[in-house]
Amino acid sequence: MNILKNFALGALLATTTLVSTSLLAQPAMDMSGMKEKGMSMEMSNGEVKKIDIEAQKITLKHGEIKSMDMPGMTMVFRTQDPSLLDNLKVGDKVKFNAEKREGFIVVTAIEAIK
Ligand SMILES: [Cu+2]
Repeated sequence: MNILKNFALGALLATTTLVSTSLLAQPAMDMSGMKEKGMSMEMSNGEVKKIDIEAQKITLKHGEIKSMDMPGMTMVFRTQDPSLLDNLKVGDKVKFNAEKREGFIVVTAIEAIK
């Protein structure tokens, strides 16, 4: 019985070691991917159609979003930080960045064009 338990523990430790090794290997790959993405990032143009502060959502009529291969359209975005909506009002022309996160498209930066 004890031998079996020790074997199980040993297998568990081996698995844990393998997992942490692969986790350690991951960030280096992710960072190079992010760097490339950041370098090609270009703000998209849009116009504010609706602002929902409570739901932290904004409706934008936007031009092409190259980073997401999205043609121009009017759609609702979530916001990364509700304070992004503070200085915006309906009708403002804006420049913004958006990215896909956990199945939602999130505005990560936005500013009105004066
Ligand atoms: Cu869209």
